[in-house]
This record gives sequence, structure tokens and C-alpha cells, in this order.
Amino acid sequence: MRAFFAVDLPEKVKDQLASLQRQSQYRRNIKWVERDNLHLTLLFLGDISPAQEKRLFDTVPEAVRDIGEFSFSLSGLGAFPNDRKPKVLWVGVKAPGELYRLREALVQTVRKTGISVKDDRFHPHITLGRVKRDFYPLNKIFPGIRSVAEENVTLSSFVLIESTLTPQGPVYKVKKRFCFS
Ligand code: 3AM
Repeated sequence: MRAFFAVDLPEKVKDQLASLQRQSQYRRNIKWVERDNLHLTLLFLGDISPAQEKRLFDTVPEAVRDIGEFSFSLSGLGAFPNDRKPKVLWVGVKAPGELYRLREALVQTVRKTGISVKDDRFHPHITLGRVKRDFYPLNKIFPGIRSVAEENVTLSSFVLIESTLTPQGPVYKVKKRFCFS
């Protein structure tokens, strides 16, 4: 299955982000992430086998044992590769060291399981949408939006998600929730 680790978001934050999406003037050329699919990706795994999935169920709790519940807050709007010619539109995250430690612990465990992952620089973000064609600068896509309310999110668990790609967009299914002790 195609899988990734993610933080799922409280309903209140998903509402806030969906409302931000609706404020954009450029609806047609942007594929917005559906409200229920909004998430913060911790680590994309690609295709993993049932045996690897099972092994992750067993090894991840021990790997993150030292990391307790923590909070992060939303920050401003941003875009990859840049604000001038955006392809991926996102809301940034002001994250404490724990989020980076969590990501690092997952990278190490996943590699021990025989899954090869890229360990690029981690830019925690929540994708709002993807620009399909034509380029508009970010401030044209979200005119008049200067800031995003810094909602605080307490993270007491994270999830392993199965992502099935369909012509209508990805379908996500939570395969396992890992709770901090
Ligand atoms: O959280 P975002 O939207 O940035 O872009 C995909 C999404 O990230 C990313 O994994 C998340 C869940 O689908 N993704 C998809 N394919 C990828 C790949 N080959 C990938 N990330 C890295 N390499």
C-alpha cells in the first residue's frame, strides 16, 4: 500500500483551513485539499508491503516512547517552490523540537524496517491546495489575507495513513493510530 505518517487535525482547525480555502479568488485552477483530508505529513513512505506495515505497527511505539504530548501552532500562508510561482499552497506550522524529533525517530525506524525514504529538510506544513496550471503569485490567490489565526494544536497521537490515488483525488484511510504515552 501507498502510505505515509501524518498528524490529523482537530475539527476546529480543519474548519479554519477550509474557510481560508473558500476565501481564495482562484478556484478553478486550484485543486483544493478536501476538508476531511487536511493533515500535516510527517513522513511519506511510498509503497510498503503488508509485512513492513506489520513491523511498523510493532516498532514505532518503542521508537517514539521518549516523545510525549506536545503542541504546535499554525503560522502564515506559504507556497512551494516559492510565493511568486506557487505550485503547492500551504499553511506553515510553528513547531517545537519534538515535532522534528518525532520525524527523525520515524525516519530511523522506517529505515530499519527496510523501507527507503528520503530525509530531505523537513518543512512542517499543511497543504491547502495545488495549482494545476497557470501561475498566480500567492498574494493574488489569497488577496487581502495577511495572517492566519495562530490556532494551537495539541498533538497526543499521530497516524499511519493508506493513500489510494483515484481520478477524483486521493482517498485516505487511517491504518493505525499511535498515541504518546
Ligand atoms: O502533506 P503534503 O501535501 O505536502 O505531496 C504528498 C503529500 O504531502 C506527499 O505525501 C503527502 C501525502 O500524500 N508525497 C506524495 N508523493 C510523494 C513522494 N514521491 C510525496 N512526498 C515525497 N515523495
